[in-house]
Amino acid sequence: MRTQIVIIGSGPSGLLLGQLLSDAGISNIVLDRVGKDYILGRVRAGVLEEGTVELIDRAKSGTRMHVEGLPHDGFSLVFDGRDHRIDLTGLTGGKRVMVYGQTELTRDLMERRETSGGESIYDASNVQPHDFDGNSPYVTYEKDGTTHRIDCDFIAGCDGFHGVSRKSIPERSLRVFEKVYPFGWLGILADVPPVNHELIYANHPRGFALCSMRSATRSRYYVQCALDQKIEDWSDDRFWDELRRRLPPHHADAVITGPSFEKSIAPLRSFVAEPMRFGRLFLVGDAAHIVPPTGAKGLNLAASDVHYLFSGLAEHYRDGSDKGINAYSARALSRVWKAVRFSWWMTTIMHRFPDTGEFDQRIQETELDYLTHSRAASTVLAENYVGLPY
Ligand code: FAS
Ligand code: PHB
Repeated sequence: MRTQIVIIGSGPSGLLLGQLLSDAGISNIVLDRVGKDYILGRVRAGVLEEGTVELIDRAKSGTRMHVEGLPHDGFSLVFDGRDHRIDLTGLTGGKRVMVYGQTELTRDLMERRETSGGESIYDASNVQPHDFDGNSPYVTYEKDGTTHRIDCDFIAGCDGFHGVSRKSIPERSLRVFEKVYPFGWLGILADVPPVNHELIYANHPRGFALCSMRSATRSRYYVQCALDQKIEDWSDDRFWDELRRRLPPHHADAVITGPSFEKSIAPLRSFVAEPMRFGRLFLVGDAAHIVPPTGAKGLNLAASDVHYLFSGLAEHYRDGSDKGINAYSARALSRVWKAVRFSWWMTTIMHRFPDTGEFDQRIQETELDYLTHSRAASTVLAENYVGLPY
């Protein structure tokens, strides 16, 4: 087999890149080691920046998002029993975010790829990129007892943090930066109306809590938890009780509880691999970087990586120029590091750290006090939350 671009990974970055390439007449094949249902069973992000929405529209995959998605103009920081609304639209000259689950976005992209005839190969095991430091890269994979080979011009490693792409680059050629946080997020999905019409990020002495949603009838909640916590130790009742203890009474009393149908614990880390290109292999999305979900940046960074890589590849095939692909890593990393900073900062001001001393706790409280009483400080928060320009 031969194609112009092999895309490893059928998550949001692989599917979005594949659709933009196909619509531009650039042939590509998407490979994933698992099946569609498994991918759609993973519950992850929920907040999209305007840049991500625009890319989804450009990929002609946004119809359902604009019907079912919830545009949000602000959110609240809650601490010391009080709400402090961050007026995203007022502070950023009209920008907003779209609340729409990554699962639904991935479903929309899969459907668009299917109806537009894009080739995707699922349940492909032992996917391996080869010769990407030369001019004739190829990818092998096993399926139905046969080893297959796809020759290509370039390989896009959209295979997430645990994928094969980054691990195929010689360690001496990569610099990695990592920070692991001493807690995780225990999240649930339940078909109950959200406690508030906008998101609530709560900082409480018992720990962080986030009240989010997927629709007017489906809520997504998280509570910070210790790294040794096990899902089986968290009944729904225990979760609802802990969530309400971390909210002030006017919110706690309004929480509508019900049976969860998804419950998971995600560890929190900041991670960046540099550079995001090695010869004819490009790293995209979580394959190159991970952020704590506090700033709602993970999925949105995958989208901006796709924007930079797609424009470089389109220029290569349209104009014969490699200027865009040669600039990909530097351009993507410049935006990645600003989102890594923001996500780290949001995590440090909203979570309770087990080893925090009295001085650090006072600094956190002062940071929140300054942030919610200074237009300049809340503007910095708002412009990062809605997404910095590409
Ligand atoms: P993905 O990980 O989504 O997709 C990678 C794909 O590659 C997968 O389908 C995988 O099966 C495939 N793959 C992996 N290895 C392979 C191999 N060897 N061969 C072939 N295929 C392979 N972001 C937020 O903004 N908010 C959140 O609340 C949030 N919560 C998260 C919770 C969890 C548990 C995780 C892991 C991430 C979370 N994220 C969140 C970040 C998440 O949304 C990612 O940023 C987003 O999925 C990135 O998309 P991709 O880069 O496409 O990677
Ligand atoms: C979510 O709805 O899953 C969500 C929203 C905002 C975040 C993280 C996760 O910062």
